Parts: sequence; structure tokens; C-alpha cells
Amino acid sequence: MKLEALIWDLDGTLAETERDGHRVAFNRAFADLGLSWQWSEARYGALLHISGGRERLLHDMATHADAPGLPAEREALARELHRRKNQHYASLLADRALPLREGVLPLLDEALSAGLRLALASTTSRSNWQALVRALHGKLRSEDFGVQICGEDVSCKKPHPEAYLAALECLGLTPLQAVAFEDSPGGATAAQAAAVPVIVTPGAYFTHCSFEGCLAIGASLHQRSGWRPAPSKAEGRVTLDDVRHWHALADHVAYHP
Ligand code: XBP
Ligand code: MG
Repeated sequence: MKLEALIWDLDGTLAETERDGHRVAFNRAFADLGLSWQWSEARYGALLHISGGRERLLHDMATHADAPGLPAEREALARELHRRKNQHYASLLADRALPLREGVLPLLDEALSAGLRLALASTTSRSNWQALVRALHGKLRSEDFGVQICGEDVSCKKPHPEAYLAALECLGLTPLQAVAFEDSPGGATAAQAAAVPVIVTPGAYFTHCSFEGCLAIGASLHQRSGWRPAPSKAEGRVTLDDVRHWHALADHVAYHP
């Protein structure tokens, strides 16, 4: 099956946005509303198994005695906090852009030059994708991603496959004509549940997680060392040839730290 498209997750995969981006922005939103809640780096990591910022807020409210009692009030508070969080996130990025993960940009460029299509399949809000694009001043071009599935486009967030199924439908491709790039167990599960082969570069919060059934897994697209299956060459970054090679092998590997 010919490889036609690369489908990218955003948070943790294109860029490390969680610890110094979303987490800090959530904490600013709590302070805005006079709440004493603050998410430490460790607490935020534990909450990341909940996809979606609003959903994460609702989940965490169960642990706060001063959270509203009624479900409708909690929902309203989560919406307001989430709205403010996304505003803070955009200003944080405008002040100090979070870089793309190493090795991402050359692979994007190589794929485009080779005529492959790029898609985004993220459960983050569209405004967060746009904020990252803006902050990177032309390094990451929105127009290069012919298909952009964001949190607002799905009713079920990852690990549900909906984002990937929607991306495939918009691309007009079958799952094996694409490869997904993910950083988290939930994201990898979403791609696999849509039958899209997945290449994993664990995000900062997911380096101690196990991943089953990946096409390939490695610490960074920037370097070939340590990848499973091993790329044909030992030196340099992960290239489109490596991706095509893994795609052709369609051999699935597991990773247990
Ligand atoms: C990861 C997420 C997101 C972000 C915050 O998305 O779960 O919810 O943490 O984004 P990805 P929102 O699929 O890109 O890894 O607050 O906009 O939900
Ligand atoms: Mg992710």
C-alpha cells in the first residue's frame, strides 16, 4: 500500500506544549477566578490521561471541596476556566513561542516535497493550533496541512478514534495509506483504533509509559539511535525513507520501559 499522508498529533508530538504551555495557562485561569487551585508539573502529568482541557478540569473538580456542587455549575465553571486558559495559552505563546520538537520540521518539509499530504488530528482547541502557527512565524505553515481536525470537530476525544476517522475521511484515504505520529498512549490508541499505523515519539510526560503495537518508536525524530525497529542507517535524523521503510514492513513493535 503506497504511503500518501502523514497525520500529526499536536500536543507533545509537533511541540512540547503541555508543561510550560497549557499547564501554566490553566494555573493563570485559576488565579483569574480567585481559585487557590494550582496544577504542579506532577499533578498535571497525572491528569493528562484525560483528553481535552475542559474534560480535564471537570475531572479534577471532583478533588476540590470548594468546587461547585451542581453538575451544571461545574460545567459552567469548566467552560469559563477553559476559555480563559486558551486566551492565556495564546498570550504565553505570543510572548515566548514553544519550539517544534527536533526533527519534526525537516520531516514535514521532506514529506511535502515528495508529494505526501499532511493532516492534523488533535484533540486540542483550534485556537491553540492557530496560536502555535502564529507564534512560529512561518516555520509551521497552517496551509501545509490540507486537513485539520481539532477538538471542536469531534464529539469523542482521544483515545476514541474519531479524530483519525475524520482525518481519513477528509483525506479520502484508507488507514493503511497513512501513518500517524503520536506521543501519548491515548493518542496511539486513537490511531490504532482507526487502524492507522502509528509512529511514537513519547512526549515529556509519557517517557515511562508502555506502548503496544506501534509501527516504530523512538525518543526523537531528530536522531535515529535507539529506534525500534532500527532504521537502515545509524546516523542522522529520521527521514521519510525510514518512515516508508517502517510502513512497508508494517511490523508492530511494543515498548516497555
Ligand atoms: C492533547 C490534549 C489537549 C491539551 C489542551 O491534545 O488533551 O486537551 O492538553 O487542549 P493532542 P484544550 O491530541 O494534541 O495531544 O485545552 O484545547 O483541550
Ligand atoms: Mg499528544
